[in-house]
Amino acid sequence: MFGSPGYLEKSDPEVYGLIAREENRQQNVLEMIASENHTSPAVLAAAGSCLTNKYAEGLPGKRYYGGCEQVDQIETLAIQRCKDLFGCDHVNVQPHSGAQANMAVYFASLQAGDTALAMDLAHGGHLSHGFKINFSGKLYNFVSYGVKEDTQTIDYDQVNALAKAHKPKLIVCGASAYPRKIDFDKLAEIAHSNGAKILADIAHVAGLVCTGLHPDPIPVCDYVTSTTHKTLRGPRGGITMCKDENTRAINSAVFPGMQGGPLCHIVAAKAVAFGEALKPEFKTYMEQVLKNCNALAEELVSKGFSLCSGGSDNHLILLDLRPYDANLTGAQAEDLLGLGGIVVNKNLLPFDTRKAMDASGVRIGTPALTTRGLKEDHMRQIANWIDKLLSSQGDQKVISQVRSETQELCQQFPLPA
Ligand code: DSN
Repeated sequence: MFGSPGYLEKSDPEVYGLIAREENRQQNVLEMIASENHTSPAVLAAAGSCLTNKYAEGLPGKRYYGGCEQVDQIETLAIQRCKDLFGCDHVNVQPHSGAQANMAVYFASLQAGDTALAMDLAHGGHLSHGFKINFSGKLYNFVSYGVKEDTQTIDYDQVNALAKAHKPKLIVCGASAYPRKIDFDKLAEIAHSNGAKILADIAHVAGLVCTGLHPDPIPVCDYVTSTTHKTLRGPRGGITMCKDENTRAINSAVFPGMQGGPLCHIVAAKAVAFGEALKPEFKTYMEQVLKNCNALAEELVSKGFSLCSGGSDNHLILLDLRPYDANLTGAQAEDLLGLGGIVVNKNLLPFDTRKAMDASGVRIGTPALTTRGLKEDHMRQIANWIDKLLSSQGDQKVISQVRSETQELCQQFPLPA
């Protein structure tokens, strides 16, 4: 019924072989990229299904193609489950990615050249929040706010001052590398008192938001976007949620404004993931993600590492490498950890003097390893390995020793199957 790996192996051994190697890689490394996760086999089955064959431009009941009986029901189910999960008035489940979920909001609320405020990429924001060579930065006049130099937490006074000075039509909040809770109430108050609409991009913390473990932007923000593949643990994709009054504008921004047919297989996989996230086990999972992140943070600090903002309230930490080893760049740290079987990404720190491809920080997250069943003691062990690898100066004996230990842990905790 669904896509068959056995068939692919015979018909295209080259692609099959590469996918098999990737599966093997995922099985044998400790995946700590904060934006990645391991989906359930049910999500994978839906994403690999015959629905990829179907065109369904439009919305359930209002399509431009025949034969949409099943995909209409699937999309309706995805919409209802997403509403149940987040308690939003309206959701469009068709955006192909988080960036496109944001694009839908910009198309619905801004004209080219309009001013918007968003968090600086170097302070934890996202490319689609107005980075100058991204479509958002090219089409609109984005002004950036950031974090305070002393606390490395969002400078809400600066947001307010910039809103007064620049009179933006839209304030964007949410981040891809920010370890602290975001005060959506305060930001919505700043936006609305300055005549702006507000978009919360919760791509990273969506799983925490829908389980009540992070402040909720839905009641106070005009628009809320997310990806579905990070803490939500669904397929790669996006969603755009909004208040009732913005429904038409968002729907027409998605189609025909920026996309053609939805990815019906991915919409089905989103429905499956929302169904999983509605179960009580998902809250237990998200609580463990937080406990794991805390344990990792505490152990790293006890080993002399410095964390951006001093710690974490969510699923990720930003390691500031400078006090640990002034000569070690984020890029070198990413490589060393990778050799030891710990996969992370280099990351700029606020006020970083290095370039993005070097960076002075490393972003580390716990969602994927928590899916595999790792707990606090494992995080402390991982902190120990991080310390060994980053102080190894590339010593092959140290790296090989750590690699065999990480491999052993991976074997004990297989991917979801
Ligand atoms: N969402 C980004 C990340 O956090 O990795 C990539 O766009």
